[in-house]
Amino acid sequence: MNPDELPTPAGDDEPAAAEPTPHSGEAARRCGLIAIVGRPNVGKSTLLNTLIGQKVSITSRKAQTTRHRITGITTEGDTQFVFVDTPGFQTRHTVRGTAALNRNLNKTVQSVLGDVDVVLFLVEAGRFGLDDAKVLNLIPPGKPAILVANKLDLVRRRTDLLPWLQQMQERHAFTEFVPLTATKKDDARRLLGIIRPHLPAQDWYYDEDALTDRSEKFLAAELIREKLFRLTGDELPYTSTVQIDSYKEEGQLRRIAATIVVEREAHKGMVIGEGGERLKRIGSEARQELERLTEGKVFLELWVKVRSGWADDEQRLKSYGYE
Ligand SMILES: Nc1nc2c(ncn2[C@@H]2O[C@H](COP(=O)(O)OP(=O)(O)OP(=O)(O)O)[C@@H](O)[C@H]2O)c(=O)[nH]1
Ligand SMILES: [Mg+2]
Repeated sequence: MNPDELPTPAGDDEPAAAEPTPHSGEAARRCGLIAIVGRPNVGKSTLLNTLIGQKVSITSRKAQTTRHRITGITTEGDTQFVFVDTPGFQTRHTVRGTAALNRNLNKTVQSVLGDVDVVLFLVEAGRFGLDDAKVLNLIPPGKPAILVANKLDLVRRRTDLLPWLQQMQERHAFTEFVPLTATKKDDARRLLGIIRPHLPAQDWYYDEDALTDRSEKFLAAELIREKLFRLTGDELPYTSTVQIDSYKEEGQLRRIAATIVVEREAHKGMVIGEGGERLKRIGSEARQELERLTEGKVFLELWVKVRSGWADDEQRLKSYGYE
C-alpha cells in the first residue's frame, strides 16, 4: 500500500459507534459549545479531529497552522458536542510584516472564549510557559475550564507530573484535569464523557450527522495549505496562504483551481522545488486526501503567486477569507 494512502490518525472510517438515542424526547437532549484553546502547536486541531473522528482541521509541526475558528461537531447518544478549534494565541510579534494576521488570529481566540459553555485549555503535559500563561489569562472568570494535559505519550513517568499538576491547580480553578494523547481515540472518548455534564440541556444546534460548519471548498483550501506546510518544513515562513480560484462540481467529480500565495520570489522557488517536484507532490497529496473526503474524483490545478505584504494588509486578509 502506498504510504500516502495510509489513513490519518483521526481519519479512519470506522462505522460510527454512536448508539441510537434510546428516548428521543428533546427535553432530554444536551448541546453546547466547547472552545479548544492553547498556545501554538500544543495539539488543539489534532485533538479536535480525534474527538469528532474525522479531519476537519489541518495539523502540522509548524506553529500557527490553524488560522480560522473551525467548528467540529459530534453527536453521541443524547448529546451534541460543538467544538470550536482556534488559532494558537500568538504572543511573539517578532516576525516582521505579520502584525495584521497575528492581530486577526488573536481576536478570533478572544471572541470564541466569550461565547462558549466550556473551555478546553490545552498545554503539553509537564510544561507551562509564558505562551501558555497568556492564553490562560484570556479565559473569562467563572467560565468552566478543563485542563487538558496533552502529549502524554512523550512523558516518561507519569508520577513526574504530580508536582506540576499541583502548580497548575494553583494557577487556575480548573473544573477537571485530563491527561491524554490527542491522537488516541479512547482518550478522546473519555474526554467526551467528562465534558458532557457541563453542557446545558437543550436541543441540538445541528443535524445528528453534521461534522463541521465549514464548506468543502474551505476544507479544500485548508488541505492544500496543510500539504504546503508539511512538505516545505521550516524554510518557508508561515506567511503563505491558499486561495481557491474555481471550484466546480460535476457529479462525483470536482474540478479545483487554486493558487498558493507567498510573500517573496525566493519562497516561490521553495514551493515549486527542483523541476517542479515539490509542487507536484503538494498537489498530489492534497488531491488524494480530497478524493477520500469527497468520495469522488478530483482534478486539482495548482499555481504559485508572489504577493508581498499580504499578511500585514487588512484588506488582503479579508479577501483571503480571514474574518
Ligand atoms: N507525540 C504527540 N504529538 C502530538 C500530539 N498531539 C499533537 N501532536 C503533534 O503536535 C503538532 C502540532 O499539532 P496541531 O494539532 O497542529 O497543533 P495546534 O495546537 O492545532 O497548532 P496551531 O494550529 O498551530 O496553534 C503536530 O505535529 C501533531 O502531530 C500528542 O498527543 N502526542
Ligand atoms: Mg491548529
